Amino acid sequence: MKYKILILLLTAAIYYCHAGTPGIVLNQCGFYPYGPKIAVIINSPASDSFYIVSADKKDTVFKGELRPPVQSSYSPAVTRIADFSSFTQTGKYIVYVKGLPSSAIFSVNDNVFEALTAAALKGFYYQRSAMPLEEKYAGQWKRPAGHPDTRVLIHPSAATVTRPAGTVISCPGGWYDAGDYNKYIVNSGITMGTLLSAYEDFPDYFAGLQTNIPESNNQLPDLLDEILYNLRWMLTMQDPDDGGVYHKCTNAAFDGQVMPGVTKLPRYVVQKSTAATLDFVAVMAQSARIFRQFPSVLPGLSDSCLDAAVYAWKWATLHPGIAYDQSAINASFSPPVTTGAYGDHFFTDERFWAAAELFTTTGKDEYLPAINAYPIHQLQLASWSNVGMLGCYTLMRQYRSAEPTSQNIPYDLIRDQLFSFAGGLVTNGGNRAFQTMMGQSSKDYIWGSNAVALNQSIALINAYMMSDTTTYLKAALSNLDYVLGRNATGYCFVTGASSKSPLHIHHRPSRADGIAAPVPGLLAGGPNPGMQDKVPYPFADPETAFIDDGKAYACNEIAINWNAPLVYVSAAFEALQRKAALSRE
Ligand code: G3I
Ligand code: 9MR
Repeated sequence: MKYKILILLLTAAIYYCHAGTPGIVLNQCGFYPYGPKIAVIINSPASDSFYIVSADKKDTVFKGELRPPVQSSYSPAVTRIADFSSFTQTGKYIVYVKGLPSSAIFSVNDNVFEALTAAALKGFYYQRSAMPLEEKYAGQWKRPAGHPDTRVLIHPSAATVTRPAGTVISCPGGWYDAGDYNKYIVNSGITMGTLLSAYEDFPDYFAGLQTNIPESNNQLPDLLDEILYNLRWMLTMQDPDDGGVYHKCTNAAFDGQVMPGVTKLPRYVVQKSTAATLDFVAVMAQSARIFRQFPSVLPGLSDSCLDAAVYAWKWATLHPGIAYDQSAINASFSPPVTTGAYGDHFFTDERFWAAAELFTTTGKDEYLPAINAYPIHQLQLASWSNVGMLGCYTLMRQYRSAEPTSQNIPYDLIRDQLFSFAGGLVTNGGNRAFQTMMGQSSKDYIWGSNAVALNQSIALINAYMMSDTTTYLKAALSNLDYVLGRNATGYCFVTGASSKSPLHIHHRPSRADGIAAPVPGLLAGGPNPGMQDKVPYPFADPETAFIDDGKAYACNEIAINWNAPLVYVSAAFEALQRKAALSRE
């Protein structure tokens, strides 16, 4: 055993020198007083002890023993866990291990994720197209409007008798998708569904969350104001003549690395697709349900959303299998479109989600067949191309609140599948070397891997809300810890959130604005050994394939569908911490 540990430590020491990996990594925002608290010592020196020291380095407040070394499965890193969960005193601290640079400063406090939640939601404001960001809201990141989208052309792939190619339509507003300036319905789908669910799950919390946006003083929570900015754009993406929804509103090719408003290239809506249309149905049906709670503030909006959803559902029923295949489209039409594809060929998950939202909003049995047609045993983690889990969350939420329900929905089966998914994460234990649920398999480290971690957290939080079992909540927290720094790169992946957050995200405004600090509150994609951007990364293993480089769009871009689960998870902890006894009662 001793021999094995020695070998591990030797490998570790070599790796430490070669890789220059961080010594002590942890959630750099911090911890709840009565919540779990773990730091990971990567490639530690001989010392077996660790210390919690006040941030001014004057007082040592806790001493603990490191757990035995563990070889990571996803890089050469050898780690030892420092668990200081029993330390409950609020304040600002560092972790110290003899022979290593001390950790980043972190807090132990109630409401430790409040600033993070507000920043992550504010991130969406910074993504708004077609309006100037004023200094009083945007601070140093103020900027002019870009991409008004009031004269958008029907691309030949989307031509119909009533709207031939070249017809001018208006599709203003909405969020830019990511580091690029295009607007994609499929990715808006999961993003909006996640944010709308955040509101439905934690309405009281969001009623009090302020983000200093232009609408902050109206009668709606800021979260709903922000959602409305994209919702109104989505409504313009429906063809009024048949109910179908254009896949995206886009340039033909990506803009250069310039500020919004600099390029004035033509914008197009392209072919309608079944995935975009069904995602639109789900978002509109869920919005109809939420906005009908605000009839005097938003008269008629709820009805418009439901009408749009039903009309789009009809189109999707008539066109059940139209994929958006960009290469095929480019072979037949001009100009070629080379921006993000969000191509998806399987629609049972979108149909299930859409039907689940329509049923929950209307109580109508006509949506039950599509709910029951979903192969629930194949349930997978939510992603832009797989939205079945969003339908499950909604049906379970509805079941808990008991209106409206149907004898013909297999609630037990759905509940069991969610428990089995969440239970699988907990029992398999994810990445043992970092004690996170993230890292169950190397397949977790894909383009946008940080959203894999956070979507796992959402599944676990739902399992907690269905059972009151704190184990699920603690498991969910391990992945927020991961995204905030307890990972093999040592980065806290949210811009502006800590002293080791990315500075050079692939985000056109952040690259072009001449301001050193990137736009804050944005989540970088995270480790991705696919390295499709061809940038030379310093490490290529699944959990270390990351570089803070503006050209590295495969690991260091930001995207709305990654920020949305950050908002959800961070808000969930702020909303649930007292109930779950992570904080002082
Ligand atoms: O589905 C396969 C899976 O079977 C396989 O195991 C895995 C191995 O890498 O690949 C999976 O496909 C990946 C797919 O995403 C689904 O996750 C592709 O390799 C990967 O290239 C693809 O990446 C997408 C990327 O666009 C390129 O199309 C990302 O998910 C998606 O988030 C990203 O989105 C872009 C938009 O196109 C444009 N705007 C920016 C945005 C964020 O980067
Ligand atoms: O900036 C684009 C980013 O938003 C996309 O996610 C990425 C993949 O589609 O593509 C980026 O654009 C690059 C293009 O694909 C190739 N030439 C360089 C562009 C970025 O500088």
